[in-house]
Amino acid sequence: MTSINVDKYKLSDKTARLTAKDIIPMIQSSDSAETREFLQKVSELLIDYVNIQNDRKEKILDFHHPEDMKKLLKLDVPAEAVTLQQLLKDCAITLKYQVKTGHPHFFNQLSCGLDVVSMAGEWLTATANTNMFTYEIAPVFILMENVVLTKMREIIGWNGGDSILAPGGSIANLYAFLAARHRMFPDYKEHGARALPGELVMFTSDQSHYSIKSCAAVCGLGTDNCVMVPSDENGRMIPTELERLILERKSRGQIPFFVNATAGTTVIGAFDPINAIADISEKYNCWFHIDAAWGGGLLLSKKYRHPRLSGVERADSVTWNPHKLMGALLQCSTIHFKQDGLLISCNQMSAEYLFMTDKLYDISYDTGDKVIQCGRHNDVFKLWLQWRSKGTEGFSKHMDHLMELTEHQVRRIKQQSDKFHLIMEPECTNVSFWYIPRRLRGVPHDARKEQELGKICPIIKSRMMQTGTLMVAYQPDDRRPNFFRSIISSIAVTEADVDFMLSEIDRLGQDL
Ligand code: ABU
Repeated sequence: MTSINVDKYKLSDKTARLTAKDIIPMIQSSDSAETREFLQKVSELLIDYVNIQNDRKEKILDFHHPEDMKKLLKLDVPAEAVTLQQLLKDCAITLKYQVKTGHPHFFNQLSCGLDVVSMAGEWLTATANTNMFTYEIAPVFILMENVVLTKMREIIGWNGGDSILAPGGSIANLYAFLAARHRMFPDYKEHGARALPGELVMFTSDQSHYSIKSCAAVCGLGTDNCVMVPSDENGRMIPTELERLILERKSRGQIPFFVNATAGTTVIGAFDPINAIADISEKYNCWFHIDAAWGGGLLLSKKYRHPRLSGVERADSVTWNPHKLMGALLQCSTIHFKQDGLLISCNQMSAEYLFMTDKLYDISYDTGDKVIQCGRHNDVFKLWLQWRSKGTEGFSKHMDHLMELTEHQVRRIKQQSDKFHLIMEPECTNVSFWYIPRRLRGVPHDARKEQELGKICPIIKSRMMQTGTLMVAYQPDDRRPNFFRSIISSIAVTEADVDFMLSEIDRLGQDL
């Protein structure tokens, strides 16, 4: 298999000259040979792209700087319609220069990989092209949403409750915040800040996702009132610090109301101690949210769920993104509530043009009135189909496999301790490490050496992108300069791919 050949996808002479006005739905036909030919060529291109992504000899990307990339693409939106042949070429060029996030050597983001069944689900979703606000226009998908979300709540450990799919983990966390404030101060919905008896304060660890702090900015607390609780050397929130900070804020007359624990931090993959945080949240009457956007997939694993997620059922709300560890296609984010009825009571606006109360069916299935958005993308079908393709048992094994590959990576890093420095034992599939170039091997590990190792990360990353062979993220954190963070969330990855990651970093970085 060779890379996408933009000239491969040729329509017949007759169809090539046509434009969108000559195919369905512009022509009144229920079967048009030209429409079928066009769509078959598009499908052929998409299938070629899937195959190419899984060819380990293929590059992950063909990098160009933005100004050069602009010259390679036809980005203008023209005054006149272009031909179907040109549209096909546009599609091919787009995929030619797209980063192949499903390539087994793409270890760069929390969401890596391309699950073909989930992708087929997304194709169907695009074809059905419906909005998820009412049962009226999405009956099958609404019922699927109900089944999948109920199953996820059961896996968390709840009977009943309520859930919704959200456009990303950050918005899922925002839903938790809104429900928490609504439960404590139901008049806020009508009266706004006048309904509050004082300043609300929320707590999260200094390793948590920035969306938690964003809730404080967006919802009127101000980021000063999102208290960052210190974490330990493994990136886990320190419960005694949480309690100390709650008491400190109470002594200032503020109102602690929301505590977030993270199950799988973005960079390190740390799991906060859920039970200890739940005890403190209960003691101070705070809503207890768990941001398990990343680590939530391990709820499915019998082997790795405990102790990481022990006590998860004590939370009031849980964010869990199947598009991360579970490999559902982007995007697929869920938020779950232990208490039923809060979502609708908090967010319902009863728009009369959508949510009429005199419809012919049970209007509790009109889930659109539970959310702050109006339109909602169908993110459930791809997950439902994927889940059926594996079964819950299969998903459990899938999670174990990702964790076992991570253990393999850690073993290989330790075996090559002259070349790699493991920063900490991972709890999730994030592996934090430095590459040690020849000149620094044998030099004692201290802060000065870390500074040198940190300078090497962006150089190796730029080489990865220019050669196109590998993608692994790097970043600094508040304790150390730049370091690599690799992620295994693609089911395509094998032990040989993990070995390749390390040997390729070594190849790219030897001379540094
Ligand atoms: N929402 C966090 C995603 C970060 C990452 O993919 O690396």
